[in-house]
Amino acid sequence: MQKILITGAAGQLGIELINALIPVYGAENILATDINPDAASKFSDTNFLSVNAMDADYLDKIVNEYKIDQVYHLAAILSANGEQNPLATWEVNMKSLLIVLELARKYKLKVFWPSSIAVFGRGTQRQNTPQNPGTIPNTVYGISKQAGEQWCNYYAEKFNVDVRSIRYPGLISYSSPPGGGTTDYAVDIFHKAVCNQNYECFLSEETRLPMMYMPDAVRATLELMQSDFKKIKTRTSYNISGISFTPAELFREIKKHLPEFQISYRPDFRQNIANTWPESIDDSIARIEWGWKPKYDLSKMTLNMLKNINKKRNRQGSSNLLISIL
Ligand code: AKB
Repeated sequence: MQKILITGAAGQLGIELINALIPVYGAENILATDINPDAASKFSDTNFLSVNAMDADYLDKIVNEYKIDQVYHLAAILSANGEQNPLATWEVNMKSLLIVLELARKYKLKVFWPSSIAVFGRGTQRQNTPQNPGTIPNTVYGISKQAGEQWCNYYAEKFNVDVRSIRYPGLISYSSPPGGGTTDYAVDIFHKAVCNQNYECFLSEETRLPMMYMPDAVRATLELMQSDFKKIKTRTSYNISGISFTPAELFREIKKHLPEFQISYRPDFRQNIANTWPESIDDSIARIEWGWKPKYDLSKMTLNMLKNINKKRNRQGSSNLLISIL
């Protein structure tokens, strides 16, 4: 059975990905790691180690000792947080990736590394953004993902490293919080709505961005990693598309279930980031090469999010009569 190492495991994607990896590979074959030692409490089923993904020697030791076959290298600083400290973001995002790629070369590891729609920027066609447009990203996060994609491709071509990657849109999940990105509003809004609070959105009402419900994102990751080696011809990173919507459209969808819910708009620095990102994505290459197809649309995702956040609150004893209809 394959042994799997996950870095940045306590982040938004890590927690849910691990829940999907356990039934496939067995909890005993999964090693979750995160820089935050307190994250251990989130991983009662799997092994957990507190690891700084920039510590090359420690990672080498772990890969060797645990006889790791696959790495999901998720540790990174996202777009909005990254702008608060650009040089540290570059250091974390690039150094850790290069360490993992070197380990992959040395130990013949299979690697998953997430890229992002943040690679797109000035000069990019914003509707139906193609796989390989000209682009000048305007965040250090986007620059690091763009450079990272080139490094992945380089290691694949020069050293036959089996590295695979997806450009995630904004990810929306009810069970794990987002981690300091420009698309975080699309998660925060649900929590406010379910708590009967109004929401002040940090993007303007007509800001259309590509998003994806977490079950689709996790399935895409597993399907890409399980695809036949020969099918994976793109070694930079794949465009994948889920749902494109504006804050106003999401608000109207939530309001169908919670008619009292109100929203106001106060765009901040994240608006400038969003303005350079695509509105929708052309993912035809992922569809052709490994059969990608999303399952969730806006209405299905919204109902599912509201139901599950409500259920969670009920379990915590904070049930909310207003949404007992859900
Ligand atoms: C962010 O907003 O930074 C992330 C992303 C799109 O990569 N959610």
